[in-house]
Amino acid sequence: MHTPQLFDAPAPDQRLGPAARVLRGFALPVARELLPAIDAIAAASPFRHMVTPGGLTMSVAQTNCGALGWASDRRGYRYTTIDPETGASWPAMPGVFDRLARQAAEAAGFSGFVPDACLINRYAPGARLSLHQDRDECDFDAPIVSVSLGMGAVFLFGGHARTDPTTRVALHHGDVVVWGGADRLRYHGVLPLKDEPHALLGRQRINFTFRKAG
Ligand code: MD3
Ligand code: FE
Repeated sequence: MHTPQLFDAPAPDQRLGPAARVLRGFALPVARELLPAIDAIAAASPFRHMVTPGGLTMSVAQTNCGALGWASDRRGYRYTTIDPETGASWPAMPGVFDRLARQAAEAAGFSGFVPDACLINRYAPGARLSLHQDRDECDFDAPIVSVSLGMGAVFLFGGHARTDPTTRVALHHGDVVVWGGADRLRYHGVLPLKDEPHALLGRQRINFTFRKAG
C-alpha cells in the first residue's frame, strides 16, 4: 500500500559544501517580526543604490544595521560606523535579528557567533548580484548567516576562483544559509530576479547577511 502525498514536501536541508548549510524555512517563525524591523531600519537609513569602485551603480538597493555597515563608493568597499548618506550611526541591530543569527549559526554547527554587522539587500525584478567574494570582514573564521524573505531567487555558489563551476540553489521566503570554514571565501552571486510576486512582500526580495566585520 502507498499513502498518497497530499502536499508538496518541503525542500530538505541541504549541504552546499563542507561548511555551508541551507536551513529551509528556519526564519519562518519570526518572518512577521522581521518585516516591521526592516521598515524601521529603512526609515532611519534608507535603501540606496551604491556605486562600485568601477563606477557601476548596483541593481540591488542596500542598507545596514548593527555597529558596522558595509558601504561602497568610487574609493572602494569598506565597513563604517556612520551611514555616509545620513551622517548618523547605522540603526542598531534589532533583538529579533540578533537572536535569529545566533540560533541559525548554532544550528549549523558554529557556536558563539556574535554578529556586529548586518547588510540588507533589496532586489526588485531584474536585480542581480554578480559573482564576488565577501572579503571585507576582518575575521574569516566567523561564519556569515544569510536570511531570505519575499520573492524566490536563484543563488550561485562557486569555488575559490571566479571561473570555477557554479551550483544553482533556489532560495525561498524564510530560508537561512550559513557559510563558514572552508566555504567562507567561495565566489557567489544571485541571478536576475524573476517577476513572481510574493504574498507577503509583493514584488521584492530582501536578503540580509549577518557578519562579524570588526
Ligand atoms: C557564500 N548576498 O550581500 S547571501 C552579499 O542573496 C551577498 O543577497 C546574496 O552575497 C543575496 O554579499 C547572497 C549569501 C552569501 C553570503 C556570504 C557568503 C553567500 C556566501 C560568503 C561565502 C560564500
Ligand atoms: Fe556576498
